[in-house]
Amino acid sequence: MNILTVSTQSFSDQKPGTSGLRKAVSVFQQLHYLENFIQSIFDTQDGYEGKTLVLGGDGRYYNRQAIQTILKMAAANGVGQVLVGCKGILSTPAASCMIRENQAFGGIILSASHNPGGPKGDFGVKFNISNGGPAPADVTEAIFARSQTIDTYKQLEAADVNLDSPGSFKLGSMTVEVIDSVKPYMKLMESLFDFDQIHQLLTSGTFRMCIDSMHAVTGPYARAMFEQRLGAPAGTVIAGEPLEDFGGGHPDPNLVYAHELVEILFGDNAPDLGAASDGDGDRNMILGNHFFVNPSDSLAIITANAHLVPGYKQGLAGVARSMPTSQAADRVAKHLGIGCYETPTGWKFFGNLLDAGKVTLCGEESFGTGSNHIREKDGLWAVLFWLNIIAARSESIEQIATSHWQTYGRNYYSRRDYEAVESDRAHELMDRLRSAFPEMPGKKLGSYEVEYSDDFSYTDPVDGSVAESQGVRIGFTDGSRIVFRLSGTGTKGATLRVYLESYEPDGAKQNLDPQIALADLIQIADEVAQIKTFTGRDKPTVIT
Ligand code: VG1
Ligand code: CO
Repeated sequence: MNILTVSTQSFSDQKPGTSGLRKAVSVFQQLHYLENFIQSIFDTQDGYEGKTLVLGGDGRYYNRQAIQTILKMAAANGVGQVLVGCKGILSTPAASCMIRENQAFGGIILSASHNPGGPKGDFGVKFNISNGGPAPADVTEAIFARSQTIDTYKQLEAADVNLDSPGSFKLGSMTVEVIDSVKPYMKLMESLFDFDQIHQLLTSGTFRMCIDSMHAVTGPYARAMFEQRLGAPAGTVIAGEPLEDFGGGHPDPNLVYAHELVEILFGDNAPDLGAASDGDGDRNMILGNHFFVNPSDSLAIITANAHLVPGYKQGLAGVARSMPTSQAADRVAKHLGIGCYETPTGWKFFGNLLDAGKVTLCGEESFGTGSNHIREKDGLWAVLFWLNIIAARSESIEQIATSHWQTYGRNYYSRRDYEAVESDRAHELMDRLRSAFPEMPGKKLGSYEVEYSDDFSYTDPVDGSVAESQGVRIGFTDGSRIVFRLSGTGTKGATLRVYLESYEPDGAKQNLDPQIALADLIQIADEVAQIKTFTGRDKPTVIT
């Protein structure tokens, strides 16, 4: 088999965002576009020759073609072995698990996560390093820099590999192992949770659940886990068949895009637990019967109840949350006397803390939670964690959440997204906020007084690396906060995210709708940032 060296020209737009390189499918379909980025990954890694690479994706349109291309490029670049998900299916957490178990030098995950799929949707490439986690900024910057000067890439001339069933193949001197990634993932979950207790709960006849896989990657994992292994009835998993266009939906597990699940959990005869996953399976939304669990609260509740779960009952080293995530987990950490860290948005910032043993649990307000079992957020892991807590406490989700607030107080929280707004105007909005910093402290906004305003900057406590401009914060003297950020995952214009938080210690005042509890802060955010003027929108696209 011939190794071809193909001449190419660089593309100026291959800078990865919050989580990998995401573009419209049509951009990835340009001649050499995917190849350039993949070769840039190989060119910037050391010593991978002869070693193992993990490869797969969330099943979206272009996944299979991209896998065939990458396999031939890996063979031409001297990779020893590629472990590839059967049918191309590999969730992000399963990829992280396989990288770690097989001492792979890294993994390539083909996903644009929550962005819509199909020929007119988005595609994406994430590169994970040998710890199983997303490549940190220095690695993605090196890949981008290489992509700007690239003029050739290598590819093996070979026929496509059959990905339809498990098997072993040779591509030149490289081995391709097509594997069912559900198995290693299930084994890892069995080592962390009390499967017998969860099995009893799910077969007791008194507890029902509904898992919405949103026609994305978690379907096969969820069916094997909940319906086959844990005894839940067939039909527990809905939208369980991965589809190239996610059935036309938007695989983002929130109250707007997972509306089918929301209707079931807020309808008549609702089940006791509902959960939805995103495109690549690393995020989760947890619902109770007529009850929404805010993801920031989910992290805090998981932290407070970790002693009930076998894999965590030895105690937690610490907990980390992204800056815009509410401070609910901080209160639990203080109570437990464990470390608490605040990082920028994106899972890559948790990797060092986990590797250094400083934290056990991590979470983001964007429906992401995870632990040191892998180096990614993990949607089904979070569902199992909740099931284990419910089984151990014999309480409903609502009871668990409200008693948590009684103990720790409630951090009212909401995120408001303005999607696909005009990019220049969104940047103008942010610049205006930044230029107002000097006059902010001491200023009265409604009944609130500004304590500080800044652009969040993070110094990694492990390697000292600095990440600047990670979100504009306005903090008030009573501990309330408003945070403004521009998304780093969108592909159309800019997405403005506005995060609001206040704290209510009084148990008698904890049952308000967060939109009502936060109404004053929402108005202040609108005024101070002139959101309507700059976005041209009357209201957000998504409210969480
Ligand atoms: C969003 C979320 C962030 C998450 C990221 C990747 O980023 O806010 O918390 O880590 O998506 O998640 P942004 O920059 O759009 O706010 V995933 O599940 O897309 O890999
Ligand atoms: Co995701």
